[in-house]
Amino acid sequence: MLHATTTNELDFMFDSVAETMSRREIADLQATRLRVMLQRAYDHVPHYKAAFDRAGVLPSDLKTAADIRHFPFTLKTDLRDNYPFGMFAVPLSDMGRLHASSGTTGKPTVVGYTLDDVHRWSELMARSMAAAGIRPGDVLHNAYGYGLFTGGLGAHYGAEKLGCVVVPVSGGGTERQVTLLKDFGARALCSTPSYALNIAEVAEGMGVDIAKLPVRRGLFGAEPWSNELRRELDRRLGVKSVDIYGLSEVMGPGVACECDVATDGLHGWEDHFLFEVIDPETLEPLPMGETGELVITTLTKEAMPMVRYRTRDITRLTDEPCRCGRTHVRILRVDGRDDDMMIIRGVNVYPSQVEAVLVGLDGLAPHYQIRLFKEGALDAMAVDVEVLPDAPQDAEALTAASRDVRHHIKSIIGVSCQVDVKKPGGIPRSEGKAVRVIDER
Ligand code: DLL
Repeated sequence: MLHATTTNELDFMFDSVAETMSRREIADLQATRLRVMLQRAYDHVPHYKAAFDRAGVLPSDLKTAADIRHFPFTLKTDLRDNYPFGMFAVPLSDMGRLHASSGTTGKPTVVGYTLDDVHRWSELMARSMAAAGIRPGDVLHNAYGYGLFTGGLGAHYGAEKLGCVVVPVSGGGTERQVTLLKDFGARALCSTPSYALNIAEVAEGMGVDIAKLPVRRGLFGAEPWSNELRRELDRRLGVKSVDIYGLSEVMGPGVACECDVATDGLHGWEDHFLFEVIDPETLEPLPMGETGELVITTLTKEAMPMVRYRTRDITRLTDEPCRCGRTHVRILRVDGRDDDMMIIRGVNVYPSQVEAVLVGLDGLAPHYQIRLFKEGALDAMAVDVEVLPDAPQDAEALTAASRDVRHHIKSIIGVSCQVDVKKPGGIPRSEGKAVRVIDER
């Protein structure tokens, strides 16, 4: 339950019992919940019974939370192989909700929730929003896409639970979004960071200064974004931008969220999830603080328990106490997924690193796309980016700008690439998750 513990604005809406447990209490709670969850998975999901049997482990082998390392991983392909309902631990008629990924590559992955799961998800989203500084009574403009994507409905239910006034706009129709932001006086904006940037740009074109509107919090997530883009959004929208993380396979948005006190790492809600970081090569768990692939086990999901789900997201964890007083582990900014990582002449590069170089360079707009192509046997990268409307746009100026950007990328990231600085509007705008990389190989 959410409740106000003190009248101090910073402490407001803290769930002081759940969010400030000692590390010992967290580990004990996790072990208790894990035992129950693993047994449910083993008894009700044939996939888990077969996987545990193959690995020679039984749910009763788990004595402490750290024993999770003996259990098998779950992969996205396991969800596909069990399409549509094979990973469910309850009969279909007991489900309250189904969501699915868009499935651009092959079959979609389906995720299911009992109504109790939906209720817990709403609580965790409300907790995340409260941590982000959103308050009951705030008008919350929800521009995450509604539908099978978990962003829209996940944020919607969480905001209702928190007591916000929800404006369920979904993505797209950007001019109307600007008008509604202005007319309804929203205090919080929820969207992907790339769509927030699109909204900022369209508002400027309409002569609306969003920074002068009451909106003061941006709850941005669902895709990797750099600190440079965060500063750009803070400035252009007049908000404090807060990062929120989640994935449909383990719930949806609200698995982890930054607090607005430190905005330094996303609090992973450890009373409902167990977080590990593994070496993606050896698959061995890494010590706290080391970078690797995030693996998440659900502790309280009824309909679709997930055991050691390999997220493919590359990050690191810290259990240093946060300034806000919360004790849960923090997920340091997710740079990207291992499948987004590009290897250019032996250098590992994430799109978010390219973004960090581009955003804030003089005369450039923060819209970009990366093209990957073959140069002989090697992978090569080309970066398309735009000039600001008031920067010079003749061929000579664009060539000079391209040279300049190429130089910056080379000196900061260490890779040589082609750069094409385009006129304003040359890069497609995002209405949800931005397409950052086009693979022409
Ligand atoms: O993107 C859930 C979500 C909705 C999160 C709204 C936050 C806000 P999926 O569509 O299943 O679910 O995509 C999950 O998106 O594995 C990451 O690769 C990426 N992702 C999500 N949040 C972040 C973030 C939603 N804050 C996949 N930073 C994840 C970086 C993120 N990547």
